[in-house]
Amino acid sequence: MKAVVVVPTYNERDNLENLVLQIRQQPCACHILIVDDRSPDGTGAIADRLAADFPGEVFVLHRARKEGLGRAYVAALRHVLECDYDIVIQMDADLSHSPSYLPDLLREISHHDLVLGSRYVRGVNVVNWDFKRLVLSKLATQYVRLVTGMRFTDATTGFKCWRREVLESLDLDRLLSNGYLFQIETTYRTHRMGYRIAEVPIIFYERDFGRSKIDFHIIAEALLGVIQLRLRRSPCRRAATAPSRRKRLPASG
Ligand SMILES: Nc1nc2c(ncn2[C@@H]2O[C@H](COP(=O)(O)OP(=O)(O)OP(=O)(O)O)[C@@H](O)[C@H]2O)c(=O)[nH]1
Ligand SMILES: [Mg+2]
Repeated sequence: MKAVVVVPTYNERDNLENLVLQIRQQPCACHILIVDDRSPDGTGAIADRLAADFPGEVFVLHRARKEGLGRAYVAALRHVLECDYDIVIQMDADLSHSPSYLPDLLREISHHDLVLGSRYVRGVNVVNWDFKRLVLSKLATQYVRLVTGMRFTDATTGFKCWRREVLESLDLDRLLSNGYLFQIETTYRTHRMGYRIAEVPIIFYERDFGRSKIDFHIIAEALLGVIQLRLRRSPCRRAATAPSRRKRLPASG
């Protein structure tokens, strides 16, 4: 099965190369699509260099401006769904999600439709978070569970592995979220469509370099957005795109 790892970047110049090299060391031969929102710190140029160093393996989607994580993912997912990938993985660029878990995600996706890399399957597996960050994350998880009824231990994770058919069913045009709510919304829609979802345990590492992009607006969008998601009508599964209509990822640009 052909797999691609989608990595959104905004100001990740000290993390991106390390991440790409670590992904390439895994025994899974995944392609990598970096989606950069014109990072002022030059991340886009580093991405281009990596695409030139590893042609046919690393690709870059440059976007004109920063519009939020959700928008960046929607653009990237549209792009990969036009290609012939069977499996799509999402992960952060800041090395919080270790590429060493890619084989675990790929093993589980062989008999599930969506696999979540979860920090809370066995207790709390986060390294270097302060107490405030931990409480915020745990409260967010409990809140999402309460409002949506999903029983997953980590409904807000951004380390996820999808079968393409599920992404095709998601109806990317109808997603509400611009920011981090995207992670909850996509998992919730998948859950409501009755797909098989599994969690695999991961250890989450706080970033060593660069800064988090989470701010008050993102948290507010997520808090209100979860209620909106709950009130929306259930989505329906859609027919998958015929394989003959899929093409290969173009070179960077
Ligand atoms: N392309 C793009 N990437 C983004 C945007 N916002 C965040 N990212 C990337 O999304 C990933 C997650 O962002 P972080 O700021 O690390 O947020 P987080 O990991 O959810 O939260 P922290 O634990 O606080 O780091 C990183 O790879 C970011 O570079 C955006 O607007 N556009
Ligand atoms: Mg992060």
